[in-house]
Amino acid sequence: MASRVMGIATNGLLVIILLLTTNDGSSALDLRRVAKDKCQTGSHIARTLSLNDNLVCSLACSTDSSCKGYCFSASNSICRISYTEMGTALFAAVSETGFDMFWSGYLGGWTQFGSKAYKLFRYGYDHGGARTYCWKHYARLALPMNEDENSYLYGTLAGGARTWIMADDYNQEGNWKNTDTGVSLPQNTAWFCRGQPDNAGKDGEDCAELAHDLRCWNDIPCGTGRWFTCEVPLDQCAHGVVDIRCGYTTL
Ligand SMILES: [Ca+2]
Ligand SMILES: [Ca+2]
Repeated sequence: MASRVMGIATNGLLVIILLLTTNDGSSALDLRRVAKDKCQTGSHIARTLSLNDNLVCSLACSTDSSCKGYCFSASNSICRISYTEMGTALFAAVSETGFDMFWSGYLGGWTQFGSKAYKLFRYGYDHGGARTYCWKHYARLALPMNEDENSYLYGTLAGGARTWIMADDYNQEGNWKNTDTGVSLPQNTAWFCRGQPDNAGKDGEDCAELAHDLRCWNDIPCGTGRWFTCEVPLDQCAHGVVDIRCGYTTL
């Protein structure tokens, strides 16, 4: 009986995954399939442990400096530690038949700081393009939420570089909010440069950039080309979360 219920649930889950992929139009399904193959065939697995707790499996990876990712199967109490990169997503969780797959670690240039991991992309995208690019990497445009995160982002830049921040006042002048969630950000506006935001110019300025040279934020037109940093909250993909973008379901 238990396996029948699991089978039905799995089929339902696969339908959801296919719909997400269709709406997304990205390579989400490809990533999943590749990673699933690696988990199931063990082609990139260096160690297989007998563990019945995903957190213990995660700990085994985090305490092994060579670990690039792991697969965990609750039903088989198997923890597979990989010493090679397993995908392009920094951290993703997908429940499929057999394995719940987790990629963790610092893949492809992602760097952990605090509870998030970051990657700087040196492409001159407009604000919307940068957001979309981050989504396609199963991440989101960076938005510092405390002084430490804000300082960290300045530290990743050099030479007066400027990068997008996920904040805009596009819908209501002066009401700065998280562009993805629409949540207002009154606490973050303290980080604007002196005299900013000034909504300068005929068409105004509705998107926020982080200026390395000034160590503060500025508002500029959203269509400007800027580098950008994507971030992933490392706790967003708790065990059992279906959407690998973990809460970012609307593209
Ligand atoms: Ca504005
Ligand atoms: Ca400005």
